[in-house]
Amino acid sequence: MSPFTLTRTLPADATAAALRADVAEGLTRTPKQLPPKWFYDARGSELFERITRLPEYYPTRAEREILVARASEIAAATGARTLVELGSGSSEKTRHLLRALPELRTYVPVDVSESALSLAGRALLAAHPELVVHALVADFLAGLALPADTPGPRLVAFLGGTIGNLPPVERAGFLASVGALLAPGDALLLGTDLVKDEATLVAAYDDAQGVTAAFNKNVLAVVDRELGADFDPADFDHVALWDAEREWIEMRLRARGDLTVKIPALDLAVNFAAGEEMRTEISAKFRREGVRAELTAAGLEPRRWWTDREGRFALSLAVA
Ligand code: AVJ
Repeated sequence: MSPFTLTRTLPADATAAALRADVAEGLTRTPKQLPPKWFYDARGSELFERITRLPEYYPTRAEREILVARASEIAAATGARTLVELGSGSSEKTRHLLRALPELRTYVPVDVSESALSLAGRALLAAHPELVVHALVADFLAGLALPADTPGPRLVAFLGGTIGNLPPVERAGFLASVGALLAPGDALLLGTDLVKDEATLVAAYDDAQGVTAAFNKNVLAVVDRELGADFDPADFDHVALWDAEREWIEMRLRARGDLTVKIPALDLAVNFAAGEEMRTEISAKFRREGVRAELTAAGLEPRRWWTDREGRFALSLAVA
């Protein structure tokens, strides 16, 4: 068997159908919205990698600091033989875990971006030829089944704070499905960005170089390419705001004038009024007690909580 296999859990046309459904639904409701998973085509994934290196975007560095400092504690607490990484992207952070997990046999990166998965999977194999890598192209937020041959104990890692893309009700459902996936002895390693001052949070999602703005507008290019739409990214402004009540960052695209966008694949014309805002992402920020409560509600037992030295980001370890 090849040490690298890539499996699409959904047929390619299911992805296309999901995009059509999300666009049809999201652009005909009020307020308009598009789900953040459609940011990540090859260009969007590349823009996100650039975001992680921006001076304003602290979460990636803060999480890396924790991973480097705690990798051996994580390894000792889990003894994992299989690492399942949800939203693995470039798998950059994974390297720290892989180095620390001596028992690890199998790595299962799961992502919506096939291009990111095959690049990252092959690079990791070059560094760890002893691993078996089963890459899964999947929308893990819609439910997840693991491939056969994932020996326990398993560690499911959901890093980067991506859990914050889910609104609370969906988050609870997702965490419950992860809880149900885990057998006794398995564990979840969860990365959560933490509530902090508004200026720091907003700057992280509205950087001076405009990389986040380009990332946000990239979703329009995806809809143009996949559905034949005629969105012009220049017709929209990038907006990032902090919702203090719900404790999340919201990204939006604001129409610079009255305009009509045609979406031939959906036989749809969509009107935007000048100043109208379409939501493209929420990125929830967390507190320790909230994370503990959500893990417990999902049937998981929180065991460890680590933050970076500045207390900006947290990693939680919970067991089934
Ligand atoms: C990949 C979902 C963790 O919410 O911070 C970065 C995505 N959006 N800048 C985040 C993102 C704007 C990121 N996650």
